[in-house]
This record gives sequence, C-alpha cells and structure tokens, in this order.
Amino acid sequence: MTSYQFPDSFLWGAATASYQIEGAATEDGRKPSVWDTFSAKSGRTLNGDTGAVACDHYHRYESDVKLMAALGIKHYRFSIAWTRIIPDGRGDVNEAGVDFYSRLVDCLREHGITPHATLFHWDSPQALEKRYGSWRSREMAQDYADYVTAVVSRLGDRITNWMTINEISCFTHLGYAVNADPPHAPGTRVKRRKDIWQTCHHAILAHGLGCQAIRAASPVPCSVALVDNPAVTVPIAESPEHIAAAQKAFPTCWANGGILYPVLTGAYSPVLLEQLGWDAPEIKAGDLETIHQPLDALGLNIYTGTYVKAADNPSGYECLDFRDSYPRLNMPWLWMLPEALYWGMRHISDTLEKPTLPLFITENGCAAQDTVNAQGEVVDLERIAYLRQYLKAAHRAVAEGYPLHGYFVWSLLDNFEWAWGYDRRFGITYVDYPTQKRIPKASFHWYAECIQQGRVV
Ligand code: PNW
Repeated sequence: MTSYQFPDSFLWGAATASYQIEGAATEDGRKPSVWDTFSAKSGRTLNGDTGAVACDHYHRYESDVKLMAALGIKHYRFSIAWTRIIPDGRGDVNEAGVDFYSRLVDCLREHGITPHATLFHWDSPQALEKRYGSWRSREMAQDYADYVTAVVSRLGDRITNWMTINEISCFTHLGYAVNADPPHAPGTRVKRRKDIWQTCHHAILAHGLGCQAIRAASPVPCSVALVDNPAVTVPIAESPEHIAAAQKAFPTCWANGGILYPVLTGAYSPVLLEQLGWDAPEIKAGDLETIHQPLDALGLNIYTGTYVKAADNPSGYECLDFRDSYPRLNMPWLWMLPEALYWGMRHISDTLEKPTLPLFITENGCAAQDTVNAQGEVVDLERIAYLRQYLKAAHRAVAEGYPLHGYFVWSLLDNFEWAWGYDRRFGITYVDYPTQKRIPKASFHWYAECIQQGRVV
C-alpha cells in the first residue's frame, strides 16, 4: 500500500494575488491598475464585476491570517500591487502602500507563516499603460525593476522568498491577442503576432532585470524565482515512443519554448523560433544574458495539460484535442489531467541546466459550483477529488527523485477570477461576498488533514 507520505521538509502552502483579493482599490494612495480600468468598462468581465472590493482582504488580513493558521500552512504566497507601492508606475514611492504589506508580513510571521511574495501578478499601473502601452514598450522592463528595488529595499529584511512575475504567457497573450477568449486587461488587440511576442520578450527581460534588482537590494540572502505556467505535454501512454513524443512536443509549445527556455537556458527554443519565422520578437544584444539569470527556485502553476501521442508525420508527434465529454472542472480550459503535474516536473527537469534547482507548485486547484447547504456547509467533493489526484501525482514526482520541494493550493479564498468575475470559485474557503463571511469548505478541512499528516489523505 502506498501511503503517499511526503518528506518532512516538503512545504505546504496556499496562494492568492493582490487584485483578486485585496479590494480597497482607492485607499491609502493606491492608483488604478489596468484591471481597474478594464473591469470598469462595460462588457469586459462577467456581470460587470470588478476587484474594487473583492474579498476586502486589505481590511481583513488579520482574520485571514488566522484562517491560514487554522489551516495549518506554514507558507503563504501572495502578490504585491505595484500601484500601492508606486501609484504612477514610476516615480515617487507611496509609503502608506508599503506599510500594508509590512503589517501583513509581521502578522504572518507572528503566526509562524513564511511569506512568499510575487512582485507582479498582472496588475500593471494604468499610468504606464497610458504613457507607453505598458508591456508593449521596452521601457516597462526598467520601470518594473525600479519598482522591485523600492519593494525589496523596504521589505527585504522580512521577506526572503521572492517571485518576479506570475505566468508571463497568460497576461501577455490574454491581454493583447486578437483571439484571446475571454480577453484580459488591458484588452488591446495587437495587429501582428510579432507584437504579442514582443510583449512577452519585454516581460522576460523585466524578469531578468528584476532578479538583478532583488539581489542588489536585498539586505539578507534570499531566494529568487520565476512563476511560470508551462504547457504540459502528457504522453497518452507511458511507453517509450509516446514518452519521446511528449518530450519532443514540450519545447515547441510557445509558452515553454518562448519563456522557460530563454529564462532557464539563455536561448529561445530553436524549433519554436523556426516555427515563428517573421513573428519572432526583436531581441537586442545582451537581452538573453539579462534574461538568463541564475535562479534559486522555479515556481510552476499546473492545472491541466495536453495529451500527446507518437505519430507518423514530420514532427513525430500529435497533440490530441479533448472532446466535450472529457472530465472537466468549472472552467472551459480546466481538463482533469493529474498526470500533468508529474510530467511537468519531468519535462522541466530535462530542460534545466541545474537538475537540483528546487521546483515548487505555486498554484494548483480548480473551480467548482460551490453553494452553502442548509447546515451552512460547502461540500466541494469535486475539489477534494481533483486535489487528491494532483497531489498523488506530485508525490510520484518526489518519490522518483524530481526536485519538487513544495505545493501551494490555489486558492486560500474564493476571489475575483479575472474576466469571469466572482462567478467562478477557486477557493478552499467560501467567501459570501455580501457579508464577506469566510466559510471553510470540505476541501479546506481535507487539506488541513493532509498538512497535519504530511501525506495525501
Ligand atoms: C492562473 N489557462 O491563471 C492565475 O495565476 C490565477 O490568478 C488564476 O486565478 C488561476 O490560475 C485560475 O484561473 C490561469 O487558460 C489562467 O490554462 C488561465 C489558464 C491557466 C491559469
């Protein structure tokens, strides 16, 4: 019998992001991000929802930290809102905004919870969108690095786990592509595919400059990571031919070959560049060296994947489409594919120059149609079923020696799910938005038990 026991050193956590939970959008000097502007325009988000109030975490962080302590997590991943720290995107630092994170971090530490801070989770300053089109301009990378310096020099005495940017492929593609469905902020439809690749290139450049800025500003030794969402190619069967096909397909997926490859190896994947042709971004001399910074860890958000099989065609593989009847959670893209977590670890380990680089699952979770029953409980059995299977796949990766060091569930709380507003719930805690009451779901209690026992229960 397998007990699915993780090593004692395995880190159990939960994750959130600033715009999705904080609210208090105009308080203490915060100015609009692209998400404030975008969600306020009619028709951009489901039901016209915005993050103006969200989970009101800005005012409720103390009780939310108590909730984390009750869950038993020792690690919490959250993000810092650029527009609280530097409201205009560049220029003066707003100390009142820094103070919020300072209080949050102190509260976490008082409860024995280690903070893991993401420096950018999609809420770009609207002022920079107006000034030069934010990520469409190369200037964004330097402004981002200056913002990072402002944060790390003020909070680096108490935060030592830093993540530069969350899911570059998502906010660039969904924010700018003509076929983004549904589009994300800023919602600009760029004319050429090359222009999307250029926003992506600016973002990985920002990551590189950000790494340098963190190391220069941190008063103590710290860990620097990127958070990526790889496209995970899963072999249809674990036979040598299909495994080889999945491995071959991995670097050709745009998000892998165009983000992970330059960051981890210092070069865009050659097969991807060949596919892109004229659509490849303009890369200036020295960019790849800047992008290819030494990392202390790599965060991976894995929710789903794609099945791949060996095929008798020039590429040697074929990616398989899901049919509508394939099991799916409550998002159009969220196919049930627990093996993706294991294959993500395996493909990425093959890509790494340093095979011991610590890997973390920085997000994994699912949306479900949660409701409060007559007893006041939320019995989210599909979320438990989902998490249990993905955690077993994580266990397999650890058992086979892949350097997976920890897992953060997405998310601690139901929250503003971007273009889907409050309609889609990813939390292990139910949020009753009219009253802001928090109700731990069945999955919360289940996850607490896993943490307590250090295994999949
Ligand atoms: C992530 N996909 O986004 C984000 O980091 C979170 O902010 C978000 O709430 C969470 O996952 C759930 O959506 C994703 O299309 C968006 O595969 C889209 C995809 C994956 C992750």
